[in-house]
Amino acid sequence: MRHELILHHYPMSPFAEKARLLLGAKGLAWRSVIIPSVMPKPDVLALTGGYRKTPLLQIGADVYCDTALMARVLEARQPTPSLYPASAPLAAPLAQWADYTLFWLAATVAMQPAGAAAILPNPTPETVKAFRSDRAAFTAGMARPTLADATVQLQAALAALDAQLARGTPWLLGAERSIADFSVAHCLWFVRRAGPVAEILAPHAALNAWLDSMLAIGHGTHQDLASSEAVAMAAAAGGHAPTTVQPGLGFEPGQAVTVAAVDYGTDPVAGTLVGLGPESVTIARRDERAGAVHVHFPRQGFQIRKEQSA
Ligand SMILES: N[C@@H](CCC(=O)N[C@@H](CS)C(=O)NCC(=O)O)C(=O)O
Repeated sequence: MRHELILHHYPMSPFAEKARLLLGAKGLAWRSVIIPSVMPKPDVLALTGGYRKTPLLQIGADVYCDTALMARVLEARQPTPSLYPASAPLAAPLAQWADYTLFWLAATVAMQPAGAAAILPNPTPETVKAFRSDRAAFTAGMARPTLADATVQLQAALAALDAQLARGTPWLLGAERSIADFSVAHCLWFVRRAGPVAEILAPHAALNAWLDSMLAIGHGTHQDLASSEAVAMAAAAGGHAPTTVQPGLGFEPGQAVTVAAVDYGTDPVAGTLVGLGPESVTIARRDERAGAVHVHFPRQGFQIRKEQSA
């Protein structure tokens, strides 16, 4: 049975906007589960075992963490138009720069007080404070840019992106749209929503025209789903996408491991290794409500550690 695509997300999340645009570009129908933007997130953790970042892609009892992996999953499900065209070999590395570097510049600039007031859905002093303290814990230990650093570094990035597009190609890496376009677009989508702060985009005509084209892709067809129903769908799925542990990558199938992001939101997820390759790692775990779940992560940006078996 081919399970539905379920995106767990919330409206103001930039990485969720990346996933929504990817679904729109691939023309895939999906179910929309709105999750909390701050902890606690009991239904998310039932599915992931600890990973709390937004968004998640659920397909039956398979849970895909991180938009870099989601893009690969959507590509496999609907190969055309490709997110990794042969004409753009730098698409994945440029996307990674955008997701890791440009994102924090954009988020820091957009979430300064004047921007946060436009972005947060209900910006009372209490909700702003709660949001900021949630994100302080989420990014503890990470060297986040200061507003002064982020502003000047974002301006330099915007000028470079604008100059690249002003050479006359419709997409960042040429005639074909690639994953890099999506990773840059979600960052600038967030800045555009930041009220007066969006002015920082104004000098860049080619970049603004390109962003208009990216956002015109839209989100495709989707229907709402309650998160409790999504958890029940995982429990009822009865099977997982096939995975194998490739030899020579340092781990054995069936090993007890933890997998954690290395940048921020580094909560480890514990389970049994059932899949490993150069692009992804998959662990099996059991949850009281979600049942036997396979949680998938990209290999880039994540650390696998061997644990003592229980
Ligand atoms: N590398 C991750 C980054 C995801 C991320 O940082 N998402 C932000 C929202 S845009 C987040 O998780 N914020 C905290 C939360 O939603 O709990 C990806 O590509 O999915």
